[in-house]
Amino acid sequence: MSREIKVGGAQLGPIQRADTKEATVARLIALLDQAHEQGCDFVVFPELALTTFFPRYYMESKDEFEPYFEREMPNAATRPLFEKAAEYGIGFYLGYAEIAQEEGRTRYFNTSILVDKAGRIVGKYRKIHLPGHAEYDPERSFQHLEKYYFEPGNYGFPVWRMMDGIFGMCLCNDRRWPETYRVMGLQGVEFVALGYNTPSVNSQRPEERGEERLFHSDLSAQAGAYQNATFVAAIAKAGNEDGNPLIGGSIIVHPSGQIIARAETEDDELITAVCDLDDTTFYKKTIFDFARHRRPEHYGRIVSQTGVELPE
Ligand code: ING
Repeated sequence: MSREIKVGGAQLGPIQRADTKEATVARLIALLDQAHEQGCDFVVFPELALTTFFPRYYMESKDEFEPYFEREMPNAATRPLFEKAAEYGIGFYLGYAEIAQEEGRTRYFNTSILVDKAGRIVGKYRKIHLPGHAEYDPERSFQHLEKYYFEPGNYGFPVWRMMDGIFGMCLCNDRRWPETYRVMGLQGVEFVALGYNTPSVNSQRPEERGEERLFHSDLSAQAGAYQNATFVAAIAKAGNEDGNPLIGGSIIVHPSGQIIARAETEDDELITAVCDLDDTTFYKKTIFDFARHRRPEHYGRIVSQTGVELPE
């Protein structure tokens, strides 16, 4: 018996600050059209897939930065995407900036959603590992103000049953933290969808180039997949946004840790792979049979400590 799903990774090229959401949604739909032609069941779009990576800019006024956020989903700009996906019977993952009115206040999150083949939102995730800094930093060659614009996510790392499998989500910097995948792995996750916007250069270490960033992006997704016996699709928004380069390198990773699809460009590009979710079973029942092999009595520091506590 197999549980094959054909997965499309819909890498986006750059979104310029002047681009409208409507124009960007049209690009997402064009990638969905390709996915439909290629028989895909599920498509993964990038993080912040509706706008340029605006955390690179310091904006004090809400009037200036709130237009980058969505107050409801779907909405007028994104409804055509939901409708087209439902017409094709394709589920999808989409990253966007979310404004929520919760607990009597306005809250801002870096968010992703999981949408089923009927166009229904099955699940929502809010980015937990926010990189960068919370204040304008004149020392940096460009800003990375995710800690300024967003709150850490408050949903944890849930998983959802969908398409006869167990799906999870995360966002960008989350992929660098093993806890992200392990919490989902402890819930039996079989497919982790994640989008990313990763600057090609390090604003604090100019000599770090794109090749090292691509290596770290692959390493993080491959390790997460292998160590938790799950597929991982890591899909970029790439290319040069108003003079700011982002890496491409979108990949789909098998639970063996092997990369089974990779983007070749830094533009809008659909990569595809047939993912048999039953391929996760061997690893979950042998080398990563958590019930048989894990020793949580020795893992206390992982949840009791935030930072390092050095020996005397
Ligand atoms: N971007 C980057 C990422 O984690 C980053 C930030 C780049 C952190 C390189 C560390 C090293 O891919 C987002 N949006 O998280």
